[in-house]
Amino acid sequence: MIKDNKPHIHEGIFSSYADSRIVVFGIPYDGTASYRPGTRFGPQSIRQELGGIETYSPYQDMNLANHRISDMGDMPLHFGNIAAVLEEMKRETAEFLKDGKKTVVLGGEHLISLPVIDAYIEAYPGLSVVHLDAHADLRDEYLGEKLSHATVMRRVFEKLEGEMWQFGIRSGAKDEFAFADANTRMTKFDLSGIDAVRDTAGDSPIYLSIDIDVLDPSILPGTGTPEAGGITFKELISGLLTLKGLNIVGADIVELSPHYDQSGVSTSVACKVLREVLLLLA
Ligand SMILES: [Mn+2]
Repeated sequence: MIKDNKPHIHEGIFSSYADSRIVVFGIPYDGTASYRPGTRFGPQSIRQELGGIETYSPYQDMNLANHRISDMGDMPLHFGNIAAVLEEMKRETAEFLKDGKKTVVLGGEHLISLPVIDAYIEAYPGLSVVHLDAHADLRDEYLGEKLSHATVMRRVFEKLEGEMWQFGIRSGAKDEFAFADANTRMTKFDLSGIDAVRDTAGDSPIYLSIDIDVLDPSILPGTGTPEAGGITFKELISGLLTLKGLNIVGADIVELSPHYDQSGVSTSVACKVLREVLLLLA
């Protein structure tokens, strides 16, 4: 279990496991990437760069250093059988939840959200999911596979009792949009309408899944499936702040693929998203 590891110490993130309320861990998995692999390097790249950003957030007037956060490193993965490796991800997540922690998971491709959310659904009955992404991820199958980064939210939907909210979606097959019309609460292209989450959620538990490709590729080119026409960083922050005060019990930030961006800007943008998400949960 990675909860038995020694935590990584960063500027602002330095609690022991026992003291922490929020646990960061990486799942460096990109086993089903269909277009360009490389998200397995996301977590280590974020760790390297995290010291380069301020721990204080002027957006939330909060400092990471004042909150009990630990970074337990990356889950060791046995590439091969997809179902077996997903089961291990669920087990690791469930261990953290059993200890009363909130988790913020660093991907990895988006499929890793499925076992993580699965563990959350068992721990938090009535869980809703807020999904920010360029892609609908609602295919029933992709390239003959039921378990894929392109089917992940369809699989999550099948297990979910609460609402599935989707924002920023600008790419998918016609069928996926038809499925969304009938089943999920989707806002295309941007985060407008995110107030509806705040207005209806009450204190019901919410899981936040951020595919970093929701941002425009001019802001974050370092991702496997870039989609033009995305939101700005300011729009993302303002959407996240709209959720402030809700009962957000866990989150993930997925699909950073640092090597597609020679400038390194994508990783620093992802670090800043991580800071804001941690403070949102704190
Ligand atoms: Mn995506």
